[in-house]
Amino acid sequence: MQPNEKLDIEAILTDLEHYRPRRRGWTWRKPVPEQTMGPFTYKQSSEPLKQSIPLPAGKHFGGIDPQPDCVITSEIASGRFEDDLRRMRMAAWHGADHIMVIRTAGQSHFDGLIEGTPEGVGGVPITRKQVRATRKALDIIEDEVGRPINFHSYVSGVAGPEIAVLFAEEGVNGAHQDPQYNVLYRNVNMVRSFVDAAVAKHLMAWADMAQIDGAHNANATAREAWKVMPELLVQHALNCAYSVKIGMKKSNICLSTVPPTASPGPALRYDLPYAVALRELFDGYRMRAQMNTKYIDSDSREAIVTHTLNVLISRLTSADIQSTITPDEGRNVPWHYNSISAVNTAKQALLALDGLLDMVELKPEGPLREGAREIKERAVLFMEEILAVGAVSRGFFVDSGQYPERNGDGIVRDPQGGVGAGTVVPRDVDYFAPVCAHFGYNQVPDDLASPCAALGGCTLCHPEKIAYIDELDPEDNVGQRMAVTQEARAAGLLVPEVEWAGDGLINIQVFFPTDGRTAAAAALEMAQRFGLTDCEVIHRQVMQPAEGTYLEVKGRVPFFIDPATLVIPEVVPLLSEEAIRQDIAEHPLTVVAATIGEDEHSVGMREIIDLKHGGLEGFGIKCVYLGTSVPIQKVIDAAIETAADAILVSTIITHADVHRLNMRRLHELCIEKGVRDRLLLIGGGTQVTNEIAVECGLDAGFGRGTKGHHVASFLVRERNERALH
Ligand code: Z97
Repeated sequence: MQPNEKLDIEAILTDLEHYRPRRRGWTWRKPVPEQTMGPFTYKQSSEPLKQSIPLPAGKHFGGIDPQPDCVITSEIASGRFEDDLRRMRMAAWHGADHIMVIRTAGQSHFDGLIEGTPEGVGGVPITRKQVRATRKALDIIEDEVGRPINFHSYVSGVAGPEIAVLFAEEGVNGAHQDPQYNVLYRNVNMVRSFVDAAVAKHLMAWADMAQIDGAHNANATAREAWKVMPELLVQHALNCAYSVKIGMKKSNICLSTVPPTASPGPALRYDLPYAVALRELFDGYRMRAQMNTKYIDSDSREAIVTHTLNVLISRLTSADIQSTITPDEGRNVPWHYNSISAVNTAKQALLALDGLLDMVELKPEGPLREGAREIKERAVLFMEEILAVGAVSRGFFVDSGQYPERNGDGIVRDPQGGVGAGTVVPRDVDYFAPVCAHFGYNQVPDDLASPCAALGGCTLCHPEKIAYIDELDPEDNVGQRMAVTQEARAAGLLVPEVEWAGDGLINIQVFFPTDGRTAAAAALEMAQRFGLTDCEVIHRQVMQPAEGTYLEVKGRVPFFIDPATLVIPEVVPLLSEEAIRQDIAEHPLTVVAATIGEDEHSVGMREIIDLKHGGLEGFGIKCVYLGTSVPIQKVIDAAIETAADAILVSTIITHADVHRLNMRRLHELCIEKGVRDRLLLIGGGTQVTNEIAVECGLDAGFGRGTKGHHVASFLVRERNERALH
């Protein structure tokens, strides 16, 4: 794959019937104990990528893109897997190597496996076709970035065991699996859920998959979420003990830990003791540091700060997987550039905190240890009590009182009730299932090398036996969805996009100098007048009740843009700041600068020259500034006296085309004086463009938005091309 080539979704969907995953199991990053990249040495980094996109500030350090030591997650969930594949590529290029595909609605509401690629109503199920296409795309993407990418989804609901078989067959590398999740949040019968979990976990262990538990959901669900800390430990303990008993390696069991609170609470006073307690109790297990989602609202700035503080907790303790949630999760189906923003937040914060514990230490006594101890004690008492009296039927879980206090708002489930109640039956004495990785009692005849030998192999050993059904529904399928955008894609037509191809969605940031409600109505009116459809205010923040409100409003653009009709200005690449500095150091350069004629507007010119704002002086260029309203004759004389290489004139006033006249006079007078050939002449001003300046005889013109770097780059390049030094 070439970097400038689009992922060919049609090709990925072709011949899926025969596609086989290249490997099974989870892959951790390869940490490098100490490595130097650009000007820095890192203590907590891993092998770099072959191709990637560095953080924006990477350019100041030679374009480095160090990769932290822990796996970084991107949760990708547009609801259309064919578009998710492109999002995954973008995420991988920014450093995600754990792609978690959650569906737009509860996968656990599907009671069996579904084939094909339907969108259905109310949510997208996991199907073999999407899973296989996703793994195929990730295989291409991981080759491109040069690092294995873990594909992850969810084993939940009464179809959990079937999903686990599917994942084992298709090379899915990790999954959420926690029977408590089904019971508490999906009202699956508790007996059924734990029996199913045994089967599913056994398969996951066979496939060497990493498992993430569901404890964080208690935090996300409880009304007073920071109070469920003891319960979180209990939930982890139950799933860990159960998983180990079923045969899962501790090193594949990842605790989904979440910093339980967020500011304006004094978050670290709660989150850090909790994180310490968890790591002390669950030594030997992996920590999947999930971000706090409970307190994400529609303000992406606030979400990013919460995430950054969460990463601080990870670095002050530990994280094997650093999860990321898009900062727009609180307001819409996450948009792809926000997924990238989240990956970058994790990467940026982890790198910034590299080696933190070499410099600071968690105090061995005081509130941190007392807090951790208290949480552990509460958790142990919690566990003891539920062992004695039962838990779920008595509403112990997701109660927003901090144990032993109870608030009476916990989730209550009936052991005889829920989805799939009464469906668990004991196996007969001669029960025999001719398949591998089957959990529990199985009377395999003695003469068989493996259970599946009775049938000539199961699908785990002989994947060619997998029955692949491409699509079930002639309408509700990926082919039909892609047909809608096919024409535009083939013609290369452009339309904005954030969720899936051709969605046309854009986000407008706007401020109205009025109260929140009026501003929201005005924003909608504005978006409609722009011609957008499906407009919705997705964020509103009052700056001051009378003075104004900041809003974000989304809407759909109802047209395509044909790139063939665009006038795209040619890009003259700037020389790097380093290259310019070096050139000037070797061949000093002097410019004479002034505003000319009757022009007193000196600010623009001074910004171009001034050291502080990245101006010419900062590159080592000697600047002789003559002041304002300088006669053209005088400017040229000064250039001759100082043996300058260039003259910079600024001309803002355009009355009677005086800017053009003055630039032309500069050119002509230089000819008269016989110095035109050895001086570069540059004009600048708000109404000046390169075309106008060149028309007037100058060598270049610079208008609005010009920075010293642009002028310096031009001066050096031009001087060298003309061999003026
Ligand atoms: C995370 N943001 O990073 P269904 N099983 C477990 C879960 O936690 C979940 C599901 C299944 C979160 C992910 C919430 N977690 C989102 C243990 C969901 C989802 O679609 O409800 O069947 O499964 O962990």
